[in-house]
Amino acid sequence: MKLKGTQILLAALEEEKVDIIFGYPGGAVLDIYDQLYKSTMKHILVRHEQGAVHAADGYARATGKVGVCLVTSGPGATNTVTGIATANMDSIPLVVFTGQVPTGLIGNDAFQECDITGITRPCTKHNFLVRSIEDLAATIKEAFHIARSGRPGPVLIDLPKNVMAAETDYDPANIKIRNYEVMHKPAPKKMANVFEMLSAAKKPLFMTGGGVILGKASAMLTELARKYSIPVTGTLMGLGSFPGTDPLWLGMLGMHGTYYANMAISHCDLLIAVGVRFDDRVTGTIETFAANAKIVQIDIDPSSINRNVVVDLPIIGDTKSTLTDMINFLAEHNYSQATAERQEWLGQISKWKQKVPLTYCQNGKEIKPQHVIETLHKLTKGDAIITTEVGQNQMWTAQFFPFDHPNTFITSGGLGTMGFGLPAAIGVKCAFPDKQVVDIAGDGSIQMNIQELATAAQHKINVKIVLLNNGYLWMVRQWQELFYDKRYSHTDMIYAPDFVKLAEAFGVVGLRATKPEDVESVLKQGLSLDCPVLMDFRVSREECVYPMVHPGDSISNMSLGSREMIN
Ligand SMILES: Cc1ncc(C[n+]2csc(CCOP(=O)(O)OP(=O)(O)O)c2C)c(N)n1
Repeated sequence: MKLKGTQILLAALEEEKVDIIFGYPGGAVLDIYDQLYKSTMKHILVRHEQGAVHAADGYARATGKVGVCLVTSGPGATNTVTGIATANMDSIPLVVFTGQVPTGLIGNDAFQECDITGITRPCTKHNFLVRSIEDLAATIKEAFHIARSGRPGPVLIDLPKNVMAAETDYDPANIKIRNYEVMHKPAPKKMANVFEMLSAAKKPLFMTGGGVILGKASAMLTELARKYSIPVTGTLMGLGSFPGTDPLWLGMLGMHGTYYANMAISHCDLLIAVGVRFDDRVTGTIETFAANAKIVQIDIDPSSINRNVVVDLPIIGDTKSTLTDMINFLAEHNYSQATAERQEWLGQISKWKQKVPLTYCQNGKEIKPQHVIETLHKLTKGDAIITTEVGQNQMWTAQFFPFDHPNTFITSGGLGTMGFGLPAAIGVKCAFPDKQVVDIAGDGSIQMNIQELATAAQHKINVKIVLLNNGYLWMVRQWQELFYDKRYSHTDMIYAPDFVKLAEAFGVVGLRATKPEDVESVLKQGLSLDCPVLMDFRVSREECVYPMVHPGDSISNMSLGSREMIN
């Protein structure tokens, strides 16, 4: 059957079971939008192309499926770059379609032409410029395969206008793509090595990362840790991969990790790192990181192994197959951990937990941001999907909202993209309309993609925004306070909009809390309303995130704030 390029695109998306596209139209994609008009495919019109990519990214992180967006050429395409780089750093599967000028005009500086495949080459897993209609269907199939297989990532497809207007035969059953196999199963002898190392260890520790969530391996990690009483810490991207309310959970490690997680890393004698890439925010100085431990690293991507931290036992395999093999091998070989030494290790961890718990001082008349997050957790009973912006809001969420389930904490970890949280929440809510979806935001970050409130209002996407409004770019200010002698260079947002009025202007309900005693009632009201709501919490303007490992320092050397803060 002969179809036009635009028809092939939509048919191919249906083949891939795509149920929603986040996008923004323009000249180069007018034909595609005309085809969309005739189709039943759901499309969410965002207000900025960056928002489209973050929304598709949020959708992908919450569902584990490939997120899809569609934008025009030139500025539409360049506006996607931050979103693509964000997804790339966190290994999120996306397919981003960009319009392009007709092939005959490419290289001519045509109107709204830009070399988007050139621009995005370093920040995509792969990208394509489709030069001929004959290549279109196979390219789309290959792009989805690349995006979701192995270590996932964003793939961009550039679609010249004349290619999309051309016609060719389309038969999905006959599309062949290049073979692209990923090694899923680890080498069998590696399990014997793990068994030996675990048997010799007195103080083992799991470190879980985003790869456990992406690899759908949370249940296996949880089973192993609980069965053998192995404590677990995690990276920012790993939060939710092990239940945050389990006594074996130590919280996040690294720069703003808990005291006890960082101490456990520094004292363990075996570290089993699963789906992590040892980011510098996590390790502190490499030389002192887990200096007393043998390290096992499990990752599907061979390029992650030994990249930052040199490990004793690398295991290349997907996290689910590897942890499943580990469960079976340990059971078959009667691995037993019930030693006095293990109890001593868990006892030591309890002492660290008691010595410096995660806490804050709820004094006086000010709303403490941590209190808002804890109250949100209490009211939702943890049954919510949380996105964040970047800064203190992100770190406090990681610290004070225990995530019990994978895919429920949606944050920009690797790139740290301010402006991510609101559009990501929109994408999540499209996937899970019956779930409570909340963006925990800072007043700086929210202004970066505030226009997406209109998207939420237009499509009745009932996201909630918990704005921790401190009037500063506080995380940057925190560094200025600690490392630049309080020279607060350009971090005071001395002029800010009235967020309640702004929300209302966008057609969104705005609520405000200025006193600690208002926090619970405002949250209750906001969460119960069946519409998008922005809740403006006027929080303390003098609160730092602690613990804090100073940059370039060992993670065992933490600044804990004032004595009052650590009780
Ligand atoms: C797009 C972007 N620009 C700049 C930064 C650098 N940055 C990191 S945190 C931060 C301050 C964030 O302020 P706000 O959103 O108000 O959050 P708070 O720290 O006050 O919670 C800045 C500017 C960034 N991460 N992303």
